[in-house]
Amino acid sequence: MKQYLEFSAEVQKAKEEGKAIVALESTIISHGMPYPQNVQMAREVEQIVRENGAVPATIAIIDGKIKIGLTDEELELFGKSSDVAKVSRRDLAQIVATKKLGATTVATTMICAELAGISIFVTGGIGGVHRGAETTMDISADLDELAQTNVAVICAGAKSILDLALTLEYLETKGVPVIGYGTEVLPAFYTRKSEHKLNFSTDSIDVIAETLKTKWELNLKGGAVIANPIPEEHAMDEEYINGIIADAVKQAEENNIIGKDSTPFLLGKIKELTGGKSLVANIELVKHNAKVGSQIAVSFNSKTK
Ligand code: PSU
Ligand code: MN
Repeated sequence: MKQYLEFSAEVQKAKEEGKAIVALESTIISHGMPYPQNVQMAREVEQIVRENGAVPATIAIIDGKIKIGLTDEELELFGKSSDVAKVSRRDLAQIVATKKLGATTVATTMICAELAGISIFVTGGIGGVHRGAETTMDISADLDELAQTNVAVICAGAKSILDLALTLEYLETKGVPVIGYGTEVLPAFYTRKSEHKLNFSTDSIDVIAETLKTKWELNLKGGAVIANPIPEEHAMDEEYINGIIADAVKQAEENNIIGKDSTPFLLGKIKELTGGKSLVANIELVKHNAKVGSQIAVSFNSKTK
C-alpha cells in the first residue's frame, strides 16, 4: 500500500515531528469552484490551517501516486486543468493504475487520509441523499465512507440540493455521529440553519476531540460529521437561496443530469443563478471550517500522541 502514497516535504516533516495534520480534498478545487477562485481558495485554506497550528495535506492523484500534500504548482494544475477525473471510491484503483489526474471527493479523501494516518479532514459540504433518491437511488458514496472509514469531516452541513432529512436518516442508520459545533440544528451550507434537529451539539473543541478519541478507542469504526455553520456575516438569505436551488434542481432534471455529474452541475448552476454570490459564501464557509478543523486537529493530536 505504501508504494502508492507520496508525501509532500511539509507533510512528511509534520509526520516526523508529530504535528497535527489536516486533510483537504481536491474535487472542491477541480469540480466545485471555477478558476482562478478555486486555486486562491485552496491556498488561503492551507494558510489558515498553518496559522491555526496544523499542517495542511491537500490530497489528489497524479501519475499513479496518491499525493498527500500538493505543491503550489500542483494546486494550480488541479484548478486549471479541464482533464481531471472526479474520483470517488469506485474510481480510485483505476485512476491510480492508469496514472490519470484525479481529484478526490470526500469519500476518496477519507480513504487516502486514513491510509496516510490522518484523522481530521476539512471541506465545505458533504455529499448525501439527493432529492428524489426514492426513485433515482442517487446517494453519495460519501455517506457509506463515513460509515466505514475512521476520519472526521468538518463541514458546513449539506446543501439543500440534497434531501437533508433523508441524509440524516441514512447517517443514523449507518451509525455516523453528526455533531453540531455551536448549533442545535443541521446547518444548510449557505445558511446557518435547517429544520433538522441534531442530537448532539457542543460549543467545545475539546469535547469534539475527546469524543472522536473515545469513538475510535471503543473500536466504533467509521467517521463523524462535525457540522460548523457558515459565519453569520456571510450567510445567504434562506428564501432567496432555496428558490435558486429549486431552480437548479429543476434544470438538472430537465437536462437529464445524473450520476457523478449531478453535484458539479448543481454547484455551477447555483453560482450562475446567484451571479457569483454563492461562490463567495462557499469560500467563506470553507475558510471558517479550516479554522475550526485545525483547532480540532491540534486538540485531538495532543490527546492521542
Ligand atoms: N458539495 C460541495 N462542494 C463540492 C462537493 C460537494 O458543496 O465540491 C463535492 C465533494 O467532493 C463531494 C462530492 O464529496 O462533491 C459529492 O459528489 P457526489 O454527490 O457525486 O457523491
Ligand atoms: Mn451521486
